[in-house]
Formats: sequence, structure tokens, C-alpha cells
Amino acid sequence: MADVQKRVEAALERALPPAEHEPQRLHRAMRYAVLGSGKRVRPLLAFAAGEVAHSPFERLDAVACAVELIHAYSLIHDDLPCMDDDVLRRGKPTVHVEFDQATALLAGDSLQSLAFEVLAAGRSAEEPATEIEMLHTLARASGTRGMAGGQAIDLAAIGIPLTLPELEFMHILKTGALIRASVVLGARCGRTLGASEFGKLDRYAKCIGLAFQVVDDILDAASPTATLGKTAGKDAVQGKPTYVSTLGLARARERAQELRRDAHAALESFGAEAARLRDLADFIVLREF
Ligand code: GRG
Repeated sequence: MADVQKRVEAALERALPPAEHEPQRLHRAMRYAVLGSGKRVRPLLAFAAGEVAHSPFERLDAVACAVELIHAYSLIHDDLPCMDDDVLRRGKPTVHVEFDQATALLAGDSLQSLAFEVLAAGRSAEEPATEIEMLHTLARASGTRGMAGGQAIDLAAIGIPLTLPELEFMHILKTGALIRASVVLGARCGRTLGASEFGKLDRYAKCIGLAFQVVDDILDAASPTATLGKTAGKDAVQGKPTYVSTLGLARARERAQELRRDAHAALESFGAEAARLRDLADFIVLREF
């Protein structure tokens, strides 16, 4: 993990505009949001899926940067006063607090564009048709049928109790879509996988995407701000429907373990090449921040 995190940090550093280039304030805000922290779960998943498909590292660099840039943009926008209104992210002041709201909005916009620029710039797959499909995958995962759509449902659900299927639908889009895309894109960089192999990876990705959110809800309810690096306990204060509010803490913990088992089961027919994906499923469920 540490090796990939270091590699991705260097690739992000290269991809981001230099702070001393105009418009300096915007570039500084982008770099502030992206560099130096974050677990890099989505890049780690892309690299781990890449191992299954023997994807070359240089291609994985581009995919890893693209998914992390989309993720960083979503965090900046999510923290804005018009959305989650938060002042702390990754253990430091949020971008609109450190800079200002207009800069934060533009930094998010620019990171989103940069993600597609990075993915489109290099050879991310053997076949041009696969490269176009990969751009499509990232666009779809980020838009109304993915992250932004999930966020819209989330904002509309404040104060409204959701059923478990409604909650899961929201999170499959909001958090799950980009996590799923990270696995799919990492796998697409390498040899062409058969439909059955690809289907299994996709099933794994769906399970851990959901597990990630279940654990996020548990941590929000049960961990202190200092450990999380973001304001703890906000979901309950804001009246947000979560796995904890819907299922209770104990059942939410069981659901996370259930999804971890399903994720492992999806990888059953793979050998050692999927070891890192298995480890990441464990990391996602057992993490404490
Ligand atoms: C603004 C279009 C738009 C979407 C925002 C993903 C999202 C949608 C908002 C983030 C809010 C949030 C805290 C969601 C819970 C799951 C999540 C994405 C947590 C943060 O991801 P980590 O834990 O963060 O991977 P680090 O800092 O480690 O990268």
C-alpha cells in the first residue's frame, strides 16, 4: 500500500498545475485539496485490479490519478456551505475555509476536468475503443447516474427516514459508483478479461463500494473527530439517513462483515493475483479512519 500511495502521490504531483503558474490561487487550492493526505483507496483499488489483468504501471498511474482527482473534487464540493457545510477535511481546514468559496468551487470544477484530461492524455489501454469506453465509465460514475446523482438523492433525503433498499440505492450511486469505476478502470488497462472474470471483479467492486459507505456511517457515529480528520457525528446532527440510523450500530457492523464476505466470495476463483483486492476488502471494512 505504501509503495502505491507514494507512486500515486508522485503522479498526482506531476499531473497538477504548478502552484507558481497563474492563476496561482486556484492552482494552490487544487494542490492543497489533493496532495499530502487521503488514504488513496480508489487508486489502491485500481492498482490492485490492475494486478489481476497484468496492467502496466504507467497506465495505472493515469487511472489512479483520474479517480483520485474526481474524488478530491467531490470532497471540496461536498464540504461547501450549500452542501455538507464542513470546516475540516483530511485533518485540515476545508478548501473554502482556507481559500474562499468561489476558489473552492473552481478548484473542484478544475479537478474534475483534469481527471478527464489525464485519462485521455496517455495510452490507458491497448485498444482505442477500450480507451473511449474507460472515459465513458469515469463520466458515468461521476455524473447523475453515479456520484452526483447519489449526492442529489442524499441532499433530498435529509430528515426523511429511508428504507434499506432506498439507502443502498443512494450509496451505490454516491460512493459506490466511483469505487466500482476504480476497479473496472484498473482492470481495463491490462489484458482483456473474459466476461465471467470481469463480472466477478465487478461484483467484488459493488460489494466493497457499499461496504465502504456502511463503515463510513459507523465511523461517523462511533469515532472521534481527531481520528477521522473530519467532523464526527455530523450525520445524526444533520438528520441524514445512514446505515446506523436505519439498522442500528450492531446490525450495521454485521452488514459490513456480510459485504466483506460477499466481496471475498466474488474473488474465489482467482488466485494470488487477487490477493491485494482481498486485502483491500479487509482494509475497507476494518479501517478506523
Ligand atoms: C459534490 C458531486 C458531489 C458529490 C459528493 C462522495 C461525495 C459525493 C461526498 C463525500 C461525502 C462523504 C464523506 C461521503 C462518504 C464516503 C466518502 C466518499 C468518504 C470520504 O472518502 P475517503 O474516506 O477519504 O476515501 P480520503 O480523505 O481518505 O480520501
